[in-house]
Formats: sequence, structure tokens, C-alpha cells
Amino acid sequence: MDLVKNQKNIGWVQKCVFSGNDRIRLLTKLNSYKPRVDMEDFKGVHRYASYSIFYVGSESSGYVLNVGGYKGTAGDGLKYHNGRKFTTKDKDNDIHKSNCAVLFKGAWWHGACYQSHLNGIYMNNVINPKSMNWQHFYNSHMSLKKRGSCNVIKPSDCEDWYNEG
Ligand SMILES: [Ca+2]
Repeated sequence: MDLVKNQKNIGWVQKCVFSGNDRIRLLTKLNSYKPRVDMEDFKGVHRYASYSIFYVGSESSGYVLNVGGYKGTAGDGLKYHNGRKFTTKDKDNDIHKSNCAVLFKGAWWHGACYQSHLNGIYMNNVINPKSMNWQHFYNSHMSLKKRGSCNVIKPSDCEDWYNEG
């Protein structure tokens, strides 16, 4: 499967969604998978976005994203992507006339194309749509310095951490 072959290039998704995809879907059925994305810009500003609903569909669905229940400080960068299929450079599932993963150098649940782009390229403090960015953070394509801490969370185990911030 192309998505698996490309895992090295799809960092966040690799860790959070496509590592043991079937297992993740099982967890989400039980409503126990709640990702939190922590981000930092080049000025040292930290913001986060967490979701109480996060479900990725099957391979045959195009790994369609179901997401909701946003909470956080970074803005709801996944709302636009709710209901979108996953596009990789080899698999164009987006509604753009071109392939968004090719255009912007990152696989994602692209529409035409994105409001968040956590699989974009790491760039040093620039405004560039190919960069790893979360548009609501600055209302622009300003590159992020860090993103991470997205985990498969069992709320019973991680509630303190989850509610932090
Ligand atoms: Ca397309």
C-alpha cells in the first residue's frame, strides 16, 4: 500500500493514524482515541488543538477523516478536513484539479487544498504554503517550529495530560 511505503514522509499521520490503522479504527469505535497536537512557532509561542472525535475510515473509504469536538488555542485547523479523503502524492483523493500532496509537498486530508498541513516541509520561520503549518495559528502559511505530542490517548490513562493547557 502506497500509504505504508510513504510513511517516512507523513510523520504525524504515521505516528497517529497509520501505525496500526485497524487498531486505531477499533479504538475510535470505542471513542477512546483523542489526538492532541502541540505546536510551537519560531517565537516560542505554544498552542494546541485537541479533538474529542477522531475517526479514520477504512482504506476503501480513502481513509476518510471524521473529526470534531475541537478544543484548544491554535484554532480548529481540522474542521475543513472533516469528511475528506487522504491524498498522497501517488493517490489523488482531493477536490483540487491538481494533486495537493504534490503541490504542497505533504500528504493530508486535502480538499482544495488545506487549512492545516502538519506533513508539510520543515522550514525556518517563513511564510510558505509548502511548510509545515496550521493556518489558524497565524492566519497564514507561517511555518511552525515544532509539532507533535499527538498520541493515541486513553482518557482514563492520560486525562491530566489531555486537559492540561
Ligand atoms: Ca485532485
